[in-house]
Amino acid sequence: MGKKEWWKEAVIYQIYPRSFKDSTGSGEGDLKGIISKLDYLKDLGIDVIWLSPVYASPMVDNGYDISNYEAINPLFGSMADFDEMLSEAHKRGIKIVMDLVVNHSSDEHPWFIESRSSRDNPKRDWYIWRDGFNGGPPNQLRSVFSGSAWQFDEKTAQYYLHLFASAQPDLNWDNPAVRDAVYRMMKFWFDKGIDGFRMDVISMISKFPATVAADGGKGANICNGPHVHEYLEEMNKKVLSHYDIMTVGEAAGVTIDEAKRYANAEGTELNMVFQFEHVGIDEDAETGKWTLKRYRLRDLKKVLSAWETGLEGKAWNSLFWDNHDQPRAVSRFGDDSTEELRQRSAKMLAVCLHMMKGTPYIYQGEELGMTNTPIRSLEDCRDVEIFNAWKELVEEKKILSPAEMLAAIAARGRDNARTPMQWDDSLNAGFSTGKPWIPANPNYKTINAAAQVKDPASVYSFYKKLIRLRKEYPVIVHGDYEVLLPDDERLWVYRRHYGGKTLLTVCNFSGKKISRPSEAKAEGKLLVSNYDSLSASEILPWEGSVYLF
Ligand code: TEU
Repeated sequence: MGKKEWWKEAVIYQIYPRSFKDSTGSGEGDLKGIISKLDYLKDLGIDVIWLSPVYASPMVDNGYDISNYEAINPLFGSMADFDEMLSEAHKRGIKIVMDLVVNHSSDEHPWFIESRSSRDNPKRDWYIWRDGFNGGPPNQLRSVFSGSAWQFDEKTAQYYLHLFASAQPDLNWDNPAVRDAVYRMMKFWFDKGIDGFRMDVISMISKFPATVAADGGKGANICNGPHVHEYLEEMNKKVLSHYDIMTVGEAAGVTIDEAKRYANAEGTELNMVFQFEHVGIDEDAETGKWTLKRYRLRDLKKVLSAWETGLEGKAWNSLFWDNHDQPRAVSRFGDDSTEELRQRSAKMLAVCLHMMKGTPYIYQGEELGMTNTPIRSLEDCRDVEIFNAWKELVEEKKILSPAEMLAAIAARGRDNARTPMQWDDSLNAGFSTGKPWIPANPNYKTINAAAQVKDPASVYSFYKKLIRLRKEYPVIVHGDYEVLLPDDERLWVYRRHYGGKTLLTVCNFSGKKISRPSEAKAEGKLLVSNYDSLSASEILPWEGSVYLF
């Protein structure tokens, strides 16, 4: 079972501030908008908000490019608004976890402005500068957002490293002064009373020598570098261990073995990590995420089951289907082609995730079963990742035709997750009285919070029930995990065991009825199901049911 800790029992709700609720009519979500919706979140029953970045930022990557870590982006409000939001959340028993984006800063951060000003500036070594190789970049390393990871800077005639957009220069974590500045900034927020950090691409902070060598080589490896655990242990000793907070590291490229270190149960580094294996299973070897390839249930089950059993007793899982970087879960793993199927499959996905072992994360709108948005041209898009990928795959390499790329963007683009939260059926989904920075998904007329909050059969009410069950049955939090029928292509059946009790979860990841195998025999008490009446002999289309015995 492991130690009891509040973040194990919690359900976490991610807010993407720009798209959550606009209180001023600017077309941009803001902190006062969040305050106005705290009662909604309280009613849903969540315990913790993970707030995507609200710091000062030129917004090249929607706030993941920070120009002042201790100031609030005026687009979102003021520090006074932040303090009010924190205290209003705490009044309702809701904790606030902020986003820590310290692999890189914005190129408009004063640190970088100094760093680029001359080769002998004291902050030169706060970022990663290299000479070119044979008249080109130092090596062939690619940015996650397409193109070279090196940007030439005229002024000092050297290149700087950016694993993401060129406006996001990577900080040099090997420099102790950088680490100390980050720790000081973290304390600033903890002393205000925030309840934790989600750490952006924390698995990338330590660079392999070969990755940053000016030798013309491949430079390929960017995750889990040589000093990452040392730096996190240091951060833990100097900062984290002094507060009752939670941490979750975004750990692209993390393996189960690495995660056992990052999120070790002794608590010397972080509490949890986000792994990305399960959202990478439908990628294509050549075009990466830009494909229409559909996942196979067997692969999904294999990956997540391995994480469940792999971390048992050693570390703690975080559970998620989507976030601000992923397409909408119901459109990707479920079926949004009809209203009936959308609701059914959104509820089944919720059952499947919330009954697993780990801390579940809900991405704003997921609790309504919000779907991908129609994307018909690049004009519908706002995301720097999309524009860069288009340039590379369509214009330069010509691997995808414009029509193919558009279809892939519609299926996988991050903007799917970033359309305004659908509050009601009024103009712009009730998100803003002004022109939203990105248009609302037109389906807000039918899919919105106002309609669902009052409907006991809605996706929202279903999430509410799952969250309540977590508080009532310790087996949901603490039970170990056992997968049954691992090779089945349509059913995901698993058991949890704790204190002499067994929890059985039966999920049908298809629109077909399936004759009930003995492993999924209905026994004991039915805790929750997305059907009012079940069949003894068959598992119904997109059924998700949970039994306790
Ligand atoms: O994402 C990091 C990350 O690993 C990305 O590659 C992510 O998988 C990608 O966006 C999917 O297409 C984090 C943030 O969550 C993201 O919003 C930022 O853009 C990125 O870091 C840079 O800060």
